[in-house]
Amino acid sequence: MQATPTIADRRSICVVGLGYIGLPTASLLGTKGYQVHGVDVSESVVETINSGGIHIVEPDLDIMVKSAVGAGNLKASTEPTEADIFIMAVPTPLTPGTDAQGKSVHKPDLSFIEAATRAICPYLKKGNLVILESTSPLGTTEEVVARIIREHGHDIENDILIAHCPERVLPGKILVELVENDRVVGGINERSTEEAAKFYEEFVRGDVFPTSAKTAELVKLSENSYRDVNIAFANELSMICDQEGIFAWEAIELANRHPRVDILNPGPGVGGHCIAVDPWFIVDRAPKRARLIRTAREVNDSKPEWVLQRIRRSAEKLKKPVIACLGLAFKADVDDLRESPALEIALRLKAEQLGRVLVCEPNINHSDHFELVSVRAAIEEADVLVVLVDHKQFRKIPAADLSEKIVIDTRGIFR
Ligand code: SAJ
Repeated sequence: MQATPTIADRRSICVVGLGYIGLPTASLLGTKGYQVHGVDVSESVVETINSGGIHIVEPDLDIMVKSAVGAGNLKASTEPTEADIFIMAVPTPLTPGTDAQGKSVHKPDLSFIEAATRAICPYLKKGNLVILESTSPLGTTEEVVARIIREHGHDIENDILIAHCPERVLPGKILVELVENDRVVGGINERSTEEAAKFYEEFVRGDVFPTSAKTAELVKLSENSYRDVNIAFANELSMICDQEGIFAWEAIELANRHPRVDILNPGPGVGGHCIAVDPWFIVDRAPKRARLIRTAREVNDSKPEWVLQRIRRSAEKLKKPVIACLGLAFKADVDDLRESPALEIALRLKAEQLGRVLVCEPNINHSDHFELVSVRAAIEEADVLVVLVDHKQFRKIPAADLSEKIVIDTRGIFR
């Protein structure tokens, strides 16, 4: 009889989805001696990785990928292959829509998880461990992943181990946090939890906490909802401060001198593919109970329009205003424009034709929508400067250079 493999025997890994989570994970595991086969639907992504390059901006990721590919431990392809462990790190976006009453609803789109699970099914064999890392609505691991694997004819009670281990890494610090952060691992049964936990213990320096799949799903959604609610509090305060002529960041800094107060930073809204998205998974599951979580989402989503109103008020006073937006990314020092409130504001400004719109985004080389200019050109040419992202290049601008400009600083970098 064939013995069931133990974690020490599982050395080959198939990572499905080579984006912000999958690629760092695949390359890290490649440098730890695992044989990693990365899968992505994009042929250009596959080509870039196989030539030792990267398609996203993330500190030190280039070195890690080069080293894993160079050692022959990371290969990418558009198709999965047989492996001991399968890790799925694919997007879980939202499908916006309206309910019967016309109220906006945001439904989780699980099509990428479904497609990834279907794609690996033909390659699964007895003793394999399947891990879902994508942030997922409650029930996904059992009701989507495990169900599809079972429907494909696999015995999920005895042959295939299935667990959820939500990614928790912060874009900009991914490679550090992949190793340092604690992990929560929840299997569909005890053996799945145990084996998945042992796998993470091999390369994570943080603690690994075993639990159920559903609890792991909720833990991840709670983390991002917690942050969203706290940012909404800061954003609400900032709008009240503005009305009262108070510099919000000073008030917050002073309030934070209290030993039990830690208010976050206001901004132009909340972006990214996580915090602006995941709380809706809870709202979708518990629409009547999740009142605070929904309101926080609404407060944060209303902030771009509030910023636009301030820009309109300033621009209207000028004849042919030149408006320069500093930053397009969803947060400081990344190139990621997904769900970016800065991008939303810049696009709407352009559409409204209030004046000439210039954009300075040091982390991207090309934009289909905007005239990209340097920091210097933005300062020299603009009548109205709108700070939308606190990139390091903008933090260095001497306040004296802005004395003759109208500055709308949504990140509080200029006092
Ligand atoms: N933001 C503010 N004020 C703040 C902090 C953030 O306006 O004080 C804005 C940012 O500018 C950005 C958005 O919120 O637009 C989100 O940025 P973030 O740095 O808070 O978080 P993400 O989206 O980059 O990463 C989050 C992290 N979650 C938590 O910190 C609880 C990360 O650990 C998760 O792994 C990631 O979501 C994810 O993938 O889910």
